[in-house]
Amino acid sequence: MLRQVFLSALAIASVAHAATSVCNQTSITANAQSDLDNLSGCTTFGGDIILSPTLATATINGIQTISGNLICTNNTQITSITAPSLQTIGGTFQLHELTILNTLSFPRLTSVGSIDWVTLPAVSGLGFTTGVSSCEDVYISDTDLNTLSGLSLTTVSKLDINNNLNLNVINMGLTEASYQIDISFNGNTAVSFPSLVWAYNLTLQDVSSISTPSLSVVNASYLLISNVFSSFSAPNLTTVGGLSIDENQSLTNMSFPKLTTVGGSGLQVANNTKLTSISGFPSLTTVNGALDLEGNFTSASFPSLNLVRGAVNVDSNQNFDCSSFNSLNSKGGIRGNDYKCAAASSTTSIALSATSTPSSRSTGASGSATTTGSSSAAATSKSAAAPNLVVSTSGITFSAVLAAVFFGIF
Ligand SMILES: *[C@@H]1O[C@H](CO)[C@@H](O)[C@H](O)[C@H]1NC(C)=O
Ligand SMILES: *[C@@H]1O[C@H](CO)[C@@H](O)[C@H](O)[C@H]1NC(C)=O
Ligand SMILES: *[C@@H]1O[C@H](CO)[C@@H](O)[C@H](O)[C@H]1NC(C)=O
Ligand SMILES: *[C@@H]1O[C@H](CO)[C@@H](O)[C@H](O)[C@H]1NC(C)=O
Ligand SMILES: *[C@@H]1O[C@H](CO)[C@@H](O)[C@H](O)[C@H]1NC(C)=O
Ligand SMILES: *[C@@H]1O[C@H](CO)[C@@H](O)[C@H](O)[C@H]1NC(C)=O
Ligand SMILES: *[C@@H]1O[C@H](CO)[C@@H](O)[C@H](O)[C@H]1NC(C)=O
Ligand SMILES: *[C@@H]1O[C@H](CO)[C@@H](O)[C@H](O)[C@H]1NC(C)=O
Ligand SMILES: *[C@@H]1O[C@H](CO)[C@@H](O)[C@H](O)[C@H]1NC(C)=O
Ligand SMILES: CC(=O)N[C@H]1CO[C@H](CO)[C@@H](O)[C@@H]1O
Repeated sequence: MLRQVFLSALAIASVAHAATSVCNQTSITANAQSDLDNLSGCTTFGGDIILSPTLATATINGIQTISGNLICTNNTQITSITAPSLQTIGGTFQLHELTILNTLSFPRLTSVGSIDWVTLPAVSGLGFTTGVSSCEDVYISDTDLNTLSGLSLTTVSKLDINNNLNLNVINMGLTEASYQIDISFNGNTAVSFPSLVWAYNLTLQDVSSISTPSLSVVNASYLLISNVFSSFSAPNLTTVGGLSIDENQSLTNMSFPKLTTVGGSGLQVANNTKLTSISGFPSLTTVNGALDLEGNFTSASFPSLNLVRGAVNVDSNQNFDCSSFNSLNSKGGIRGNDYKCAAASSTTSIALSATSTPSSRSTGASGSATTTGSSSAAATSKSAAAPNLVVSTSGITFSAVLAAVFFGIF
């Protein structure tokens, strides 16, 4: 009986070997190293290889291609996974919850369908000696990696790297990301994408510096939140679907010299503690969504801006002069239903507008739009609470502006 099993196993192995060295099983679960050794005659393994929680080390000899997935999850005793000949994983390379794994060795691996690594607290290097140059999706979370060296991708669909607290540097020659790049909470990472031209979505949080000299388009949304840099520059960025720069507590200046258009997701610059002057947008002419400025700023400069298709909310905790936004509004440059500009104080409104309300910050709860214009004609305000609010002396002008806006849009 035992002998028969042994012989038939031998027969299977030798058939696979003698034929094309293609082993077409859909899936094997390796409970012992011997299970992996059985497959060493297969240059291509057709299915998934699952390394079971009973393994303490795993060496995958012989196999050059795994057509399916390579999976190892919930193993608290495995220390090492090695695959000296492996070049390609067609499916997902999934490593989850491997608490003491500290050695990965994939010296010839170049192509992986997707990488999905979560909670590998002892893994400090990828182990890709040749370098993985093809991978559609990368998700790496909660590891001890201090480098992504060995991940040498030029294109990717998704790159999501989060909560790797020792990852101080990311420098990758990506040229495009068709779905998203999200680098968040890795602990003061210096991020450099010297060749990145476009990304569909781009999110950077808790980053100490970012260098994207070639980045020209972020198709959907660009979020810069809770970062630790004091200055930021996107020298080649011309177009973004939406841009949010929020809660970067050290940010004092930024530069978007070529940015001409922000799309329908709008522009938000909010609660950047030290950003007293919002500037760095010399070329911005159009925001196709809303414009929202909040925080400790005393000036906001958008010298080329002539059209905001969404609402405008400007809310300063400091002394701020609303006149340039009032002027944009009165010229029909704000097409959203809501326009609000409020400041903790405004010397201009006190000086020039005898009839303006006391210069206190308007709150959403009051439902009233704050208008701090330099003259009554400029103080036309559209608000959700009072959408038809018209300053009496400028009723005709205001209607004319509305008509112009209407014909302008359609
Ligand atoms: C393995 O499958 C492929 C296609 O799925 C087939 O062409 C090949 O002949 C099969 N090889 C073996 C040894 O069964
Ligand atoms: C590997 O071969 C041994 C016999 O040599 C057999 O008992 C075992 O089931 C095989 N493992 C797999 C995963 O096929
Ligand atoms: C691994 O463990 C987690 C939680 O302990 C559980 O949610 C998950 O289903 C497990 N995965 C596998 C493949 O057993
Ligand atoms: C892009 O970002 C926006 C805003 O954060 C989000 O709603 C959308 O789902 C993201 N799309 C992709 C493809 O990541
Ligand atoms: C900036 O973008 C232009 C095209 O818009 C491109 O020709 C140029 O090479 C880019 N600059 C850098 C530094 O990549
Ligand atoms: C994003 O923009 C780039 C550059 O304009 C373009 O080539 C690409 O097709 C766009 N991607 C998507 C998914 O819309
Ligand atoms: C920020 O200001 C510093 C000091 O004035 C300057 O050297 C730097 O170039 C500025 N950075 C940007 C992005 O404008
Ligand atoms: C900015 O901070 C204020 C006060 O804490 C808060 O109400 C508001 O939601 C914040 N805005 C954004 C965009 O985070
Ligand atoms: C404004 O600055 C003060 C003092 O530095 C700070 O406590 C507060 O959080 C800042 N507010 C915002 C919205 O950034
Ligand atoms: C250096 C610095 O101030 N970093 C802060 C950026 O903003 C986030 C969230 O507001 C803080 O957690 C960081 O400390």
